[in-house]
Amino acid sequence: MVLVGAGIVGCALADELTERGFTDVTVLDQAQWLAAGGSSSHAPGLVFQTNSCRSMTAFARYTVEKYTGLGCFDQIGGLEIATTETRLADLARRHGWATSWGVESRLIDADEVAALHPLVDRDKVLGGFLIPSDGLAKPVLAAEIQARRAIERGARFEFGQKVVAVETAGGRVTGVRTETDSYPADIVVSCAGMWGPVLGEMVGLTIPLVPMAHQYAFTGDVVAAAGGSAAISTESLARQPILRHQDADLYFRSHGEALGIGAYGHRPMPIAARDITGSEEPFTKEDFEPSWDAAVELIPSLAEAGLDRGFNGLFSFTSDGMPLLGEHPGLPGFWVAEAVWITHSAGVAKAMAEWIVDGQPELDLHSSDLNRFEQVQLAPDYVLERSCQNFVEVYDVLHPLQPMESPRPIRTSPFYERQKALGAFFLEASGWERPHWYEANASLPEVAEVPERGEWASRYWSPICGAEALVTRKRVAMFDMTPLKRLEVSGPGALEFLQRMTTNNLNRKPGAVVYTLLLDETGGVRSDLTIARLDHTTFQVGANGNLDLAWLTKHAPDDVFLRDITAGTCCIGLWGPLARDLVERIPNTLDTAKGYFTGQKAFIKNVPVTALRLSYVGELGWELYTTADLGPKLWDTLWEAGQELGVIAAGRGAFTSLRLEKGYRSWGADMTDEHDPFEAGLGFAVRKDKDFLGKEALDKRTSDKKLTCLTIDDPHSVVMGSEPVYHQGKPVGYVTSAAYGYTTGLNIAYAWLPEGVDEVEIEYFGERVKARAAQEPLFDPEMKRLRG
Ligand code: FAD
Ligand code: THG
Repeated sequence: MVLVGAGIVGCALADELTERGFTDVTVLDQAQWLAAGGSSSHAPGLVFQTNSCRSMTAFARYTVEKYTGLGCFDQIGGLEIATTETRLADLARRHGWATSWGVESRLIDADEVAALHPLVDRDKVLGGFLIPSDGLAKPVLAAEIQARRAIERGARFEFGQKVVAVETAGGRVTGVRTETDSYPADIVVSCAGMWGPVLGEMVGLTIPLVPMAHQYAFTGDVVAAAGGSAAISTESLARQPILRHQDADLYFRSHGEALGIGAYGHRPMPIAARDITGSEEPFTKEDFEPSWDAAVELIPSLAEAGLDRGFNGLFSFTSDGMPLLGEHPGLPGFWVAEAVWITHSAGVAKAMAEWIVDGQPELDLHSSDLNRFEQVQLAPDYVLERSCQNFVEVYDVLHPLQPMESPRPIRTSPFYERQKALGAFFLEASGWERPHWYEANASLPEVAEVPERGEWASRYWSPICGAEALVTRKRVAMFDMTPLKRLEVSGPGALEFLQRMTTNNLNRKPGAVVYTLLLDETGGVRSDLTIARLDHTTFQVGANGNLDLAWLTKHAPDDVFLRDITAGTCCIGLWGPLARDLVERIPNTLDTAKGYFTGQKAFIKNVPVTALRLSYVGELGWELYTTADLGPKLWDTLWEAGQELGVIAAGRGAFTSLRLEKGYRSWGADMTDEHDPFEAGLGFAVRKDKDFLGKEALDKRTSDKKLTCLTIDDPHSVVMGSEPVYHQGKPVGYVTSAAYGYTTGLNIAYAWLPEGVDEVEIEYFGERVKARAAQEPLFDPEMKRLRG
């Protein structure tokens, strides 16, 4: 196996692979020494573990633990401070994430901030967030120690070897070529950091990252500048926690008598990967000036200490801020581990080694997976613009629903003009414009029935969402389901293939629709699908995203054809007790008596549709699919026929609330490949009498936790997901999805909790709200609505 790049990621991966007995590892780097050529060479190594994403925090926890054990980590703690009320509230939210993901931390007041970091002007600070296990990694030392361990186990490191080509034969990787040599290998892992796109080009793989400059500067002597203050010496400086001042896009650490200041406040300075000549660019002092002023404002003695020198260091940014991990979808054997911080390096390396050696990482990696992007998200302009925006927002307080503002719109469904005319408020998902609610529904009397909620939960929300949910249960509504990923699986081997890949029985008559699960080799839930058998050899798969397509493609034999039909088709979810009446007002050939979970082809007046009798919102009705050209016609036909029945268009806000009332899980939020179907409450979709991928492992799995339905006592405390859950004062789990149930009047949260836990508290912005486990589903447990 060849690893390209001996930065911290390549070295950590060599260590993790050889530790697992995979000792035939050669690490190549174009530079002359370890961690010398790229970003790792000058990274100051701050490790703040807290992240909104659970797996990112897990990567960081492992990095801290490992580097501490290896003697290349200084656990001096991490301190994030607030100088604004908004930030202060956000620190409480971050404390929640840390607790949810198992990192001990606490919120502290301004006096304690000043005591911990005496250089900080106490009067500028409102409070802080202290993470005692954070600290400083020594990146070059960490690379060296891990490389040495790997070498002791048989790995080779070769320097001055620039990889210029990846060799392939028979659709597989066979090795790499450098300027002078050839290295045969059946597995090549690109750990080339910000040069990733160049390596990707060699194998026709778009690597959606952008190298960008980030300014780092050194001050003069702050110990002297502090004027002999007893609290400040070189020794005390070295013990002070690493400091983040996110309101000014700054972070700080000590270097002897000086401070190092990292700044994200400047303009984005992207550079094309192929144009990189060194790991840093000359310091552009004018870009640093506002950051310097903000630094002096927080730490007054810097005025005296002065600015000594700085540089514009280069490292990778991605469109969503997450790493790029995984295997080339079209070239087995070519792997990628890029856009990884020092903070996550060892954790990522461990996951990659598990993935390559065992076929499956322990952690859920869906949000870092290389294959997570839609094609439109790989356009160079998109990658550049969104990565730059991500740089700008790196320390911003971001609402979980906040969409990127540009480039938009990109993907619009055929109903877009109709939706705009109804005053749709759009959010973005996988590039799609997706209505969240419609202002046209502001005059519904139901709006007045919707309870108020706190400021944070009111963002990207309107009481209209509640009215739309109420009307869906009372009358009938049209939901745009176009963004739902749809695949056509066909060919002589289609049935056998889907039977092997999924847990439920698909060997049913054409016209059957089946809810089923994709498991991985460990029995974890990779996705949940609805599969409609359209004819003997053709299936329509309702999926969750691009990862499903990549997974199925990877496993599909030659006699199975897979096609992503999402963009060429569209879908309206027509749901509510009057859905049948609505259809019957239109000349149609739909057999409206056909039961729940059936599919049929029919005409709704002029529009040929595939109608699937199912509903994620738990109401009578159909998902009506047609080709994109007929979308507006389908919309108009249903809309006109529904006028007398009081049909409305309803958005995602209502949808999420309705699905949680019905207890339907959302893959990626409620369950991932870390969870087995039974603990996720999806055991009903697993057929014991059938063989499928992951079955053997599933039979051996045990579990002591459960995806639990909670109701929150206070109807106004609407939580958003990822909050920690406490039982008898101790954190025991975390919230996955949450929404107020408008039609049940119940405030709902789903959470992973130990089995048997009943009365709990959810921490929300530092406050505890009471919640209790409830029998699910909360709405229509007898399925009267759906089967009606
Ligand atoms: P690199 O260290 O860049 O290694 C990639 C290697 O691949 C290089 O050695 C390069 O020579 C080699 N290579 C590339 N192409 C080829 C080829 N064709 N053939 C052979 N070899 C090749 N992260 C933190 O977590 N905390 C921080 O405080 C922090 N601060 C930072 C401050 C600055 C100023 C900068 C620039 C970055 C900072 N980072 C920080 C980010 C961090 O440095 C990087 O994310 C990390 O070092 C990336 O490691 P890597 O191994 O992927 O890449
Ligand atoms: N529609 C279609 N495909 C999809 C979804 C969808 N694929 C992805 C995602 N959504 C899958 N999630 C669900 C969740 C629940 C149900 C359908 C899709 C559902 N469940 C019934 C239940 O639990 O009562 C299943 C009953 C049964 O197995 O008979 O309806 O929204 N096309």
